[in-house]
Order: sequence, then structure tokens, then C-alpha cells
Amino acid sequence: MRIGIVCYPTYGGSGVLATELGKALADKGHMVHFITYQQPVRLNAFHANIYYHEVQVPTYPLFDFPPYESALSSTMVDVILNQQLDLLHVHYAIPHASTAYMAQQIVAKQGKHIPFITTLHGTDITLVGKDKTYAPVVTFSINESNAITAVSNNLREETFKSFPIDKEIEVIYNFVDTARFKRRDMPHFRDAIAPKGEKILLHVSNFRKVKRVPDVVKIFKQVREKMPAKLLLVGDGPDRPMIECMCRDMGLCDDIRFVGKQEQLEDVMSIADLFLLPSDYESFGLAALEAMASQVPVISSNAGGLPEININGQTGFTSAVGDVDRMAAHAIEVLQDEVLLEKLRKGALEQALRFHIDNIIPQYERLYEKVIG
Ligand code: GMT
Repeated sequence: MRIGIVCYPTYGGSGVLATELGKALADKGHMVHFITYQQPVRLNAFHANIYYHEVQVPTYPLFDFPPYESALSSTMVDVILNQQLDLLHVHYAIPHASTAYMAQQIVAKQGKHIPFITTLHGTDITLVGKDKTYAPVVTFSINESNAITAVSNNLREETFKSFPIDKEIEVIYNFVDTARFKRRDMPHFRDAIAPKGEKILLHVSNFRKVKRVPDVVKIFKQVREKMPAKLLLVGDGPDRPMIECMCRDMGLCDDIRFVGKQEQLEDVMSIADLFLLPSDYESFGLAALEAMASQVPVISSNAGGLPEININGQTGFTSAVGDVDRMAAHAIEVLQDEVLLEKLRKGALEQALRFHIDNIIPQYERLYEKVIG
């Protein structure tokens, strides 16, 4: 099949998932065309079946807000017609679903039928999409999609609760490439971070409010009071300066390392003992799944789709949002009990294998075949 994938190219989970999906489809012989404004972060090597079409947004003195949506739809039209695409698969509804609808209408006038699938990822539904400035367009364009998928049961339910959707939404879970995310022995790296054999706690996010990174630091503080430990904070985003101040105020600078955005995330996962994800909401929690594939148990909140991924007592522990004390107590319990840690590691890997890339990609292929008819 000739598939157009539209996504955000940045470090966010939806872009990561879309890129990994495109790479996996290309490996299976499909021709994949990425359409976005910047090279997606995980699209970092040549592949004979992958094409990248950059959306150019010309500026003009009149434009305080250059019209990205118009440029994106126009690029979609160009790629659909010139690359004879069979379908478009857009990730994150805003603005990709409405731009796909626009492109679909334009090419229809030229006698070309192109179906589009919208994959809902999270805040496109639960936060931004609900905002009344966007809601009518989001509702319309989701309903006009030829198929809709959500990355967890929770997100599917949230979508039906928040929008008048008159179509079925298929749940196709996110996946992990377990050949890439697998535990490797990395003694030099581990020693560089924890030279005295300290436990290593890890958090990976885009440092937005929804991630509750202050809770990560508060949990770590309680752990640190009980044992020698280090916290690795991976990623970057709006809350980072505030978190840096918080670490200084708490006197934790020596034990907390901000490592910024990391491309070799699998290496970082490999040296961690525990992954922390206390978010206000996660439709899925892709980073937690990647940690689990690396045999790192997860201490998370029980918000959104997280309990579908992180099984309480089997792969880690879940607690109510904001219950820092409980999350810290769980973290301490796990780190002090080697038998429990080992059991959770095994459970985490078993659970990650259920989301193995080879189980999920065929679900998308079947859906593609269905919408192409
Ligand atoms: O919805 C977002 O916050 C952005 C989105 C992204 O692009 O990073 O993240 C969402 O999609 C990921 C991939 O499906 C999920 O793993 C994240 O849980 C989800 N984030 C939220 O729901 C907050």
C-alpha cells in the first residue's frame, strides 16, 4: 500500500508512535510518505520505502499566524496525487483530521478518492480538543474520518463522553519494538550516573503540567531519605526551569541529573531501576511501555489508560493522582526488596510483550485494507 502519515515531528508520543509505525510498515514493504513540517525525530536513517515531504509555510507581513493548515492540506493534495497514495493516516486530531478532510475534498473534485484514518492520541481529546474554540472542528473532522482509532479503551470512552461521535472507534494500542527496547548491560553508563551503586529512578516526558514533574521530584526526595539514589530526568519542556529551581530549593541538585532530550532512550532505560509517571492524565503512557520492555517497573498514577498498561502489583504500582506519599512508599518498597523488584521486572517484560510491534502492526494493516475497500 501507499500510505501517507501525518504527525507532529517533535518528541511527543504521538509523533514517536506515528514514526515507528511508518518505519515498521516500510519494513513490511509498504511505501510510506511522511508529511509534516520538520523531519520526525525518530526518522533518522535512510529507508528505501520511506519518503519525507516537508510542509513549507510561506510567511507574509499580513500573517501574525502563518496558515499552517492550508499549507498542510495543499502538501497532502500534492503527495496524494503525485505519489498515488491509497490512504492517509493522521495522528493527533488537531489540526490533522480537518486538514485531511480538506485534502480529501480537494482531490475528490479531481476524481481521486482517498480515505483517511484519524488516530486519537490523548490531549487532542481530553484537553485541547474539548476547548470550545476547537471542539466543532474536532467533532466534525473526527466524524468525517473513514475510520477512527484510539490508543486505549480509556481514550475511546473519553472521546464518546466528550464529543457527539456517530462512528465506531477502534482501539489499537500503542506498541513497542522489543528488539530496540530491551535490557542491556551498560556498566560504564550506570557507573557514570550512579558511581556508588545508587538506585536509579527515571522520568521521561515533555515537562508539561499534565506530567506532574514536581511529583516526580517529591517522590524522589522521600526515596532519597531512605537510601542512596539518583534521579534521571529525560526530556525538556515548559516546566523544566521551575523543576530546576525546585531541586535547588530542596537541596537535591547532587542527586538529580537533567539530561535533556535523548535519542538513545533505550540506553537510558537499560540503566534504570524504576520509572516514575505520576501524570494527571495519560491516554496510554508510551514511555512507560518502553521502560517496561526494558524490564523497568513503573510507579504511576492510575489516570486515564495507565491501568491498562501498568498493572498494579504485576508490572509496578498505580496510585491516585497526586498521592505522592503512596507512590514514594511503593518506590521504597520495590527498591528495598530485591525479590519484589525481580518479580515486577519479569511482569513488566511479560506485559510489554503483549504490546509487541508484531502484534499491533497487522491490526493497522487490516484497518487500512478495510478502508481502502
Ligand atoms: O496528548 C498529548 O499530550 C500529546 C501526545 C503526544 O503527542 O505526545 O501524547 C499522548 O499520546 C501518546 C502516544 O499515543 C500517549 O502515550 C500519551 O499518553 C498521550 N498523552 C496524554 O494523554 C497526556
